[in-house]
Amino acid sequence: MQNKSWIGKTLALAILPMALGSAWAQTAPQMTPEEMEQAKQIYFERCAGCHGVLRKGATGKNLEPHWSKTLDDGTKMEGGTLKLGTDRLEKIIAYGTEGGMVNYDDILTPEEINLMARYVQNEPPIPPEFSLQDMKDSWNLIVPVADRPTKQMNKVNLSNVFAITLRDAGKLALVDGDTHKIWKILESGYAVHISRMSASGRYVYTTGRDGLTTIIDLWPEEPMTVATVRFGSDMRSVDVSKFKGYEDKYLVGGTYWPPQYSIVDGLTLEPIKVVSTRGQTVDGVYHPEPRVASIVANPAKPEWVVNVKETGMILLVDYSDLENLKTTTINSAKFLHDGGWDASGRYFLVAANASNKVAAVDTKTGKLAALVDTAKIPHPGRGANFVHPQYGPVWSTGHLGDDVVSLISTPSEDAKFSKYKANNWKVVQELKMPGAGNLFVKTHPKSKHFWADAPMNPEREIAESVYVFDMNDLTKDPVQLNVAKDSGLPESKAIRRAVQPEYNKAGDEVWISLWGGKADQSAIVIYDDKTLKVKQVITDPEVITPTGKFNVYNTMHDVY
Ligand code: DHE
Repeated sequence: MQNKSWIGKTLALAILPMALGSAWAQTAPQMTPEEMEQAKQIYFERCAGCHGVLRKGATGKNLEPHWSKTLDDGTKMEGGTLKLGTDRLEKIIAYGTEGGMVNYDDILTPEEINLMARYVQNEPPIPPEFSLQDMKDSWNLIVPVADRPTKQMNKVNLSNVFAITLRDAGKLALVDGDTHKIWKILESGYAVHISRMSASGRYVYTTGRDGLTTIIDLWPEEPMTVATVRFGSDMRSVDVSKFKGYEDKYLVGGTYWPPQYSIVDGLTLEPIKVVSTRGQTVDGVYHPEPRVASIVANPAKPEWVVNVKETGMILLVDYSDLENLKTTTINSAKFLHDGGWDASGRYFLVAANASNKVAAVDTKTGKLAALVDTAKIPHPGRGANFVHPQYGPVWSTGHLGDDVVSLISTPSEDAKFSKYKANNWKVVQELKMPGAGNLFVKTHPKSKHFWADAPMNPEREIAESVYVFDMNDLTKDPVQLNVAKDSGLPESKAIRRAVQPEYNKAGDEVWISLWGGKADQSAIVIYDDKTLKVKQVITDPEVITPTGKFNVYNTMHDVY
C-alpha cells in the first residue's frame, strides 16, 4: 500500500464534515474508517490522475459531492455526486462513459465499485502539503558522485537501451536494444510514469506517480540506483537541465499533489527549491490544485517549459539563477497535459485537452505562437514530426475522444518550406483511425511509417492493435497490427492494451507494450519497421504491466 502516511492522517478530515452534519454530507452514504482507508487508496491509484485530488475535475469530470457554477451567459448550474447517487455512480464506474472514462469492471471487484460509488459522495480528504524540508528528509544519496565510476564499466550500447515502466510492479526494466535482452530490473516508485535521460545519456531519471524519483547510473557493470528523493505524493513529470554549461546540473519535477514544481541537484537529487503553482486560471478563477503536467528542457536556453494543467498557464522557468528565479507566464487554455517539440525545436506544442486545442509556445520569443483547434481531447504523448508530401512539416497528435489523428502544420526557417507558410498552425489533415481512444503516436526521421495506438478504445480488437500509416501516401487506410495476436500469448479475460510505440535508435524497429492485468502475462512486441513483421516478443514473467518505453538516444535528443 502506498502513501499510507497521508492517507492515515487525513482520515479524520474526511469524516469530519459528516460528523458536523453539513446539508450535503448528511445524505452521503456512511462508511467505516476501514472502508474510507481502502477507498482513498483506490482513488489515489485509479482516479486522482483524471479527476484531481480535490475532485474538481480536469481530464475527468468534477466529482465533488456538490458543485455549482455560472456559465458565461449567466446560467447557473448545479450538480454533484450526491445528485447522481450510488446506483448511477456504480454504473458509470463499471461501464465507463462516452465522455472517455474507461470501464473499471475488469479492474475493480463489484464490492470495490460499490465502495468507490459511496466514497465519492463524501467530501474529498485534503492530503498534507510537502515542503522543501519534507523533500530533504526523504532524500537518499546512495552513491556519492565521487564514488561512482569514472568510465563506462560495461559493454552495453547505452544509447540504444530502453527504460521500460513495469507499472503495477513498481519497477523499471532496462532492456538492451541491440540484443533485446533484459539487462536489469530495478525497484522504482509506484507506477513510474515517465523516464527521462540525462543530457550525457549516462543517467536515467524515473518518476513514480507516488512522487518517488530515482536516478539510475548506467556506467557501473550493472545499472544501479544512486539516489532517490520524494517530490510530493502524486507526480507525473521530470526533466533535466540541458543547456550548454548546465548539462545535468539540475533536475526539475512537477507534482500533481501538492501542486508545485521543485528543483533538485541533477547528479545527487539534493533538494534545492520548491515553487507553488496555485493561483488563477485563464478564466480568472482561483484554483487550489493547479497540477504540473508535462515538463520539457529547452536545449537552446537555460529554461524548462512547465505546463500547469488547471490554470492553463505555460511557465518558462529560467534556471540560470535559482536565487532570483525568473519565470515567464504564458496564458493558453485548459487543461494542459502532454506535448512535444516541433521539428525545428523552437516551438513546444502541448495539448489543452478539455478545450480541444493544442497550444504552441514560441520559446525563442517567449510568447504564445498559436492556439490550434483540434478534434476532441488531443493526447499527443510527445507527438510526431514528419514532412507531409502535400503540406510540408507537420506535428501530430492523436485523440482520446475522436477517431482521428490531427496533423498540424508547423513553421520552418528552411526556405524550401516557405510555400507552406499559409498553412502554419492549422490542422491540415485528419488521419482516420478505427475508433477513439488513442494515446500515443510515433515516427522516426529514417522511417516512412507513422504509428498510432488506441489502448483506451472499449473494443478489444482495437485496443489490442496498433495502426500504421504510410507517410508517402496518407490517403491509404492504415495497416492494422493485432499486437495481442502477434505476441503469441494465450487469450486473456481482460483486454491487453497495445500501448506506446517507441523506436530503437536506428529507427528500424518499433517496440509496443502489450499491457495486460497484473496477474496476466504481458509482453513487449518488437516489429520490423519496414516489413511490419514481428522480430521478437519479450515475455519474461517479470515483465508485468509494461507501459511507457524510453529509448535512451531518442529521449535524449527528442526524436519523435
Ligand atoms: Fe500519462 C506522459 C499524465 C494516464 C502512460 N502522462 C504523461 C504526461 C503527463 C501524464 C502529464 C507528460 C509527462 C511529460 O512529458 O513531462 N497520464 C497522466 C494522467 O494524469 C493520466 C491521465 C491519469 C493518471 O492517473 O496518471 C495518465 N499515462 C496514463 C496511463 O494510464 C498510461 C497509459 C499508463 C501508466 O503508466 O499509467 C500513461 N503517460 C504515459 C506515458 C507517458 C505519459 C508512457 C510518456 C509518453 C512519452 O512518449 O513521453
